Amino acid sequence: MDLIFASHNENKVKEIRAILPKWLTILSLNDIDFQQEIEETGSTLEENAQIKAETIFKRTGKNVFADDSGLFVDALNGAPGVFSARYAGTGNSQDNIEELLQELKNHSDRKAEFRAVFCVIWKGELSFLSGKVEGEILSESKGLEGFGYDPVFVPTGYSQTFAEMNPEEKNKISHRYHAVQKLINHLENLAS
Ligand code: ITT
Repeated sequence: MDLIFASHNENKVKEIRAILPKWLTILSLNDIDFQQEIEETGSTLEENAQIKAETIFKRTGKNVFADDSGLFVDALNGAPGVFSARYAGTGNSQDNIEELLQELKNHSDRKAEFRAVFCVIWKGELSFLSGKVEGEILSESKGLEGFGYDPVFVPTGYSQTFAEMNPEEKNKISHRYHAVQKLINHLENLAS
């Protein structure tokens, strides 16, 4: 089964491909040569996931899903949240991490969670699926794997950041892993 994944983020593409079963293959926006940036004007992960999925559905008429995700930090009232990709204003991950550590400097509460919301459009019908993982924000970066805020996020029950773990380990517990499991169940139900 083929599904378009409405994303330009090759890190997300790689993670999702590593989690999916063989019967389900995805084509990213780079694979279908859709280079245009999709403006994310929503104020929630759901709204932005819907904007991305609908843009591609309207262009291609094909079955599609989008992932809008972010890091929600308790002491910052949920920031950077929906603005995670552009928290520092530059779109650069290192700058985003520095901004986050600066904002959290005087906070002892380091609790945070990653959330992912998928919007799926299957034969024109919309559905939303989500996943999350709880953890804590360190005061310095550790590790080189992954992307985004992975170097400062330690999932609950673990001692390493996502960026210190093997990608396989992150992919067994991440917010994206949980959303992908729901996507697989959803597609199995639609196909049966
Ligand atoms: P697309 O919209 O093209 O899919 P994007 O990177 O712009 O790519 P989002 O708007 O959903 O995607 O922003 C998600 C941001 O949240 C991402 O750029 C990271 O900063 C952060 N993020 C999400 N999942 C993450 C993860 O697994 N590890 C680290 N950071 C993550």
